[in-house]
Amino acid sequence: MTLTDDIRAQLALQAIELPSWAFGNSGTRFRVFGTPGTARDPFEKISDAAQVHKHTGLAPTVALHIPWDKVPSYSELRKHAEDNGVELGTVNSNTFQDDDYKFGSVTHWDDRIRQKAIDHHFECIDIMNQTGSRDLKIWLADGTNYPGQDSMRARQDRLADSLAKIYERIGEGQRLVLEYKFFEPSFYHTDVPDWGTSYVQTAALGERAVVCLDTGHHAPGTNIEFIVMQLLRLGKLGSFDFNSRFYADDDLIVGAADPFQLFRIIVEVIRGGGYANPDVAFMLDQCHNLEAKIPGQIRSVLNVQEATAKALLVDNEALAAAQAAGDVLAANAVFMDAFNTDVRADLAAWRESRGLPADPMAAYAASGYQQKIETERAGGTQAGWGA
Ligand code: PSV
Ligand code: MN
Ligand code: MN
Repeated sequence: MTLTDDIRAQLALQAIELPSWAFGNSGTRFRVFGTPGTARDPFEKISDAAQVHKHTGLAPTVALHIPWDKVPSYSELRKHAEDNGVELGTVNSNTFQDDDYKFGSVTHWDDRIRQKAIDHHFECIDIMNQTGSRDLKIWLADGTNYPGQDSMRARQDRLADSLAKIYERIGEGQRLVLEYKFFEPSFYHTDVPDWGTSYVQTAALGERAVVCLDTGHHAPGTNIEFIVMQLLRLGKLGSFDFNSRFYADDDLIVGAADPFQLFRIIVEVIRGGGYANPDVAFMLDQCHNLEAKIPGQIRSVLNVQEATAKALLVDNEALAAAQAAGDVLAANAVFMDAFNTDVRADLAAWRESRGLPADPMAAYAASGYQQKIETERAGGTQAGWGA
């Protein structure tokens, strides 16, 4: 099977947002390792992200995380992004690194702390108005460690009330995107642990509230493509945070652990009308601890592109015929044929036809950018997870 003109045209519509935090230092709870040349501030993170877009044509926007990416002038940051050929994207709030939030943020029993968390989201919306961002993405660390520690019911009610206050401030062209995660840092219960809770909470808010599905935020063995199908069916799949997991929320390169799962997810996205649809944002949520950051992100967006090309190859007519005939093996064979097709040479040719390097990894390595930042940024304080 080869990529048809129609598939080639569809590939040109792909856009994957990069997380600014992928370009700062990160690590595990054991150690944050420094990597030579790592960005020292939000401006350098944007410059580095722009390299990914330059070599792949796939990553035109960069998500910010507040307060990690706080700057005195967002119009200056916006201009810097535009000068580098990218745009500022989603604004992520952060209510997980302040002592006040030890027992919760928007779910907290103390009205003062709960209001502080709501005010932080108001600040994020103010920033979105300056950066021109559409989405406010909320991931909450809120939860408890022990049965009886707090009332799960009361927390859910406070969550609904806080989100309603935040949603009221969301502008016409903006969205509130609520991410879920089944555990960590809370180990007994999490206040937004699953797509059902995220769905229930966003459905209560209104049309401009949607769900973010982070591929690393599910228990092992979860059929994530089923969730994708269901959220698309309900019109509530707002965005993806793509990454890979072997065990928990590993935040590794997407497609590294289970390329077949990534393929199955994208098949469902296409089937459900979510591909190249602005309502369903593709984003990466990865932290590169061991590997160099810019090529790490290049590898990730290429993996998403490869899975997309394969998913677009699925022969839907043959699949429908096999399904209607109850021919289980034929249906599965249609699916597997697409997944097992090697699309790498076709994708390299497609890139060249669009003036992009056939091999973006090699092109970045040969560009000299990595050596340049390693020299120029030596001795500075690197931006990092939490910095
Ligand atoms: C924490 O689990 C997390 O990885 C969430 O996935 C967020 O999207 C990300 O951090 C950034 O806040
Ligand atoms: Mn995430
Ligand atoms: Mn995560």
